[in-house]
Amino acid sequence: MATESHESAVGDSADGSAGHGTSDAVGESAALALKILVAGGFGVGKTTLVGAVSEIRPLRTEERLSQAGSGVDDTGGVDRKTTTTVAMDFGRITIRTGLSLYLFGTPGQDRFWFLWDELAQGALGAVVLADTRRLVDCFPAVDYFEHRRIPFVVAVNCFPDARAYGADEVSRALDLDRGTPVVLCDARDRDSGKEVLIRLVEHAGRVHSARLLDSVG
Ligand SMILES: Nc1nc2c(ncn2[C@@H]2O[C@H](COP(=O)(O)OP(=O)(O)O)[C@@H](O)[C@H]2O)c(=O)[nH]1
Ligand SMILES: [Mg+2]
Repeated sequence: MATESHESAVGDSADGSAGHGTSDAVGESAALALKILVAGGFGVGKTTLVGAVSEIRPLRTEERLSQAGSGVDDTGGVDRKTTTTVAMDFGRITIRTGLSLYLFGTPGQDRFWFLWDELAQGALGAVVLADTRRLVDCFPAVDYFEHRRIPFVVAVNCFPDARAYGADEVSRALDLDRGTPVVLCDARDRDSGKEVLIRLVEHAGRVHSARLLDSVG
């Protein structure tokens, strides 16, 4: 399982320079790029998170909420939301020398589910963003990753006017497996977003290693 993810992770170094000639090296100079999905309900802060942490100008495919979508996209409880991501967000962050993450923000609306399976190919893991005012909105993402056995962390995007929940409370409300981390974050803050991603890489590393040991034992 673990090797599969690594093989199919985005292989090229991002700027096309750092990885050249070093692909066999082990250690600091080896450039490893891993693919991470950022999922969660509509308006939960996926585009915001990818934009806050990305070192490259995030690629966004946003469209004005159209008249056609106005009855379909439920914007109740979502702040000042006038655009919606129709395809996905894309960004990159270097976690430490030689380790970059490519971030793919999944489409937030149910009618774009068909895009997920392709996005999920080769992903190391996922961040499921949650808004405690609309916790049910992240159920589909939680189910999706649980069923496909893709390691994920739940990141609670702490909107100021939302009641403060503890991580345990969110974990119980979402009926998460005990090992699934819940992290409180502010999607607008780079360090906070980075912390979420580090927790995910650590968690996914543990899950993938355990599976590897299972498969050889
Ligand atoms: N106050 C506050 N607003 C946020 C936060 N995260 C996102 N927003 C706002 O909420 C709206 C939806 O965020 P967006 O990233 O587009 O959601 P997406 O649909 O998940 O991509 C935007 O207007 C953001 O500016 C946050 O942590 N705090
Ligand atoms: Mg978005």
